[in-house]
Amino acid sequence: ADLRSTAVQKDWHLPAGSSSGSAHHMNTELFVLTYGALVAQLCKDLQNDEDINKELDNMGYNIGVRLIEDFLAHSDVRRCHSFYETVDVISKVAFKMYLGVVPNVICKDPAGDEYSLLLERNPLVNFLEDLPDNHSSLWYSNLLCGILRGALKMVNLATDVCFVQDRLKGDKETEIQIKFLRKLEGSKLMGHK
Ligand code: MYR
Repeated sequence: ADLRSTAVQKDWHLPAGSSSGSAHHMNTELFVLTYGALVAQLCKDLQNDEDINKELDNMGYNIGVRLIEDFLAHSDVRRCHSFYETVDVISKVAFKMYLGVVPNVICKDPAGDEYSLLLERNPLVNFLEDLPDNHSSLWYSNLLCGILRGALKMVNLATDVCFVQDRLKGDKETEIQIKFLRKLEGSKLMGHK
């Protein structure tokens, strides 16, 4: 169990600014710092930003296909009946649970196959001011796209997930686009009622 959430439940004293579910959450801080080290290492190992973006997406995918079990086990999420509902759950439940933020969901097309998550705050860049030098095409938080794609694959949804804006690059918003491609056939995940 997590010491801080125990402390919160028991109403123990916590340092100012800390609260469970925020980026001050100890696990999140460790994750964010580790993630920074991972991206720095990939910047050393790979030639261009496109390769780094791809690798982050790929690593995220492998995390996502496993994380979905944890997510379904720790949330009370039922099978969604529309793609909007799914994206809404990603924002309000999954992002809240793992990153302590709730992105705004924006509908990008009337058919309801394309949505964007707008992140007012991106905990992954907490200790970062700028993109690393000479990496203007890097989607720094691209791991998230892979995670979402992998997790959604496991609930039989084929999607395209990518960043289309990032404040780190000087864009106005930080925006992840999620496009529904098709429903997949296959075994249902345990615990996904
Ligand atoms: C459904 O469509 O039936 C509900 C499934 C919801 C899938 C939510 C996947 C989220 C996985 C965790 C992402 C963590 C991002 C930080």
